[in-house]
Amino acid sequence: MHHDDVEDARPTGLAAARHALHAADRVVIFTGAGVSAESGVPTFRGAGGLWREFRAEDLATPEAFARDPRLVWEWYGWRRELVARCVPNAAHRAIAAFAAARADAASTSGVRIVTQNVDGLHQRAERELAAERAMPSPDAVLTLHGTLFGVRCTHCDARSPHTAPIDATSRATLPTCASCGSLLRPDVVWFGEALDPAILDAAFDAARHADVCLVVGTSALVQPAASIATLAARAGATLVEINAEATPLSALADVSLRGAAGALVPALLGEA
Ligand code: BJW
Ligand code: ZN
Repeated sequence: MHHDDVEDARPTGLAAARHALHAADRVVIFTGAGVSAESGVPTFRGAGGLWREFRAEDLATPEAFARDPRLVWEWYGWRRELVARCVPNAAHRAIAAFAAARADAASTSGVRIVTQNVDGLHQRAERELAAERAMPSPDAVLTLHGTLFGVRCTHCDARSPHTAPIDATSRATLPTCASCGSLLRPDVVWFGEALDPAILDAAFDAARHADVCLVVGTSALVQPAASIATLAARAGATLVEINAEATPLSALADVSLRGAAGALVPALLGEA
C-alpha cells in the first residue's frame, strides 16, 4: 500500500485500513490530544492551543514549576475542571469497543491503547462500556505522560490520586504532601523529564509486535512518544493515521486519513 493523494485515496484508503485493522491479530492504537478535541479538550498546538498567552512549552516544564508553581498549578486546575466537564466522544467509544471485542478473542490477539493524553477519557470510555455490559473494566491503557487527576510529591516522590479543586490563589494554598509537607506537583511528564520506563517499554514492545498501528490525533512532534509509530512501521506494521492535518507521519503512513477523529475512528473500527 502507498500513501496516495488524500482526496483520491479516501474511499479506498478507508476500506483498505478497515480491512487491515479487522484482519490484524495485534493492533496498537496510539493517540494524542486530537482524539479528545471533539470532547471539548483543547489541543496543545495549533488553533486554540493556548492558555492565556502561554504555550504548553512555557508551562509544561520543571523550570516553569520551580519558577512559578502557583501559575503552573492554576493552569492544571483550570484544565482539570474543564476535563471533568467533558465526556468521551465517538472516537474514544469506538476504540474501547474495538479493544473489548478483541479481548474476548484468542489470547495471542489483542489491542494495546497507548495514549499521550492526561485527560483519562479513554479509560472513562472503557469503564462506561464495561458498566453497560456488566463486565469488569480492562483498565489497560498505557498512559505515557501521566494523569491530570494525580499528584506527586516534589520531595519524597509519593504519588496519589487527587481530584479536589486546586486553590491557586497563592503559593501557600497549593496542595502539600501528607507525609512530608512539601509541595505537590501534577503527576504528569514535563519536557526534559523521563517517561516511566515500564510504561514506555510496554508501549515500544507492543509497537514492535504490532500488525497494524493506528495513530489518531497527534502532531507526532514530541519524543520519545512519537517513536512508537515509527518503530511499529519499521518493524513491519501497517501504519494508519487519522488527523485533521498532515503530520511528519503522513508520508510514512500506508493510509493517511484527513478529517475528524469522531467520524473517522468509528468508520474505521466500527461494525460494518
Ligand atoms: C485532530 C482533531 C480532530 C485536532 N480529529 N485530529 C529535539 C528533538 C527531539 C526531541 C527533543 C528535542 N528537544 C527536546 C526534545 C525532547 C522533548 C521533545 O520531544 N520536544 C519536542 C517538542 C521537540 N521530549 C521530552 O522532553 C520528553 N522527555 C525526554 O525526552 O526525556 C529525556 C530524558 C531521559 C532520561 C532522563 C531525563 C530525561 C518528555 C515529553 C513530555 C511531553 N509532555 C506534554 C505535557 C504533559 C502534561 C500535560 O498535559 O500538561 O505532553 S507536552 C504535550 O505534547 C503533551 C502531549 O501529550 C504532547 C503531544 O501532543 P499531541 O497529543 O500530539 O497534541 P498536539 O496539540 O501537538 O496535536 C494535536 C493533533 O491533533 C494535531 O496534529 C491536530 O491536527 C490533530 N487534531 N483536532 C483528528 N478532531
Ligand atoms: Zn512528600
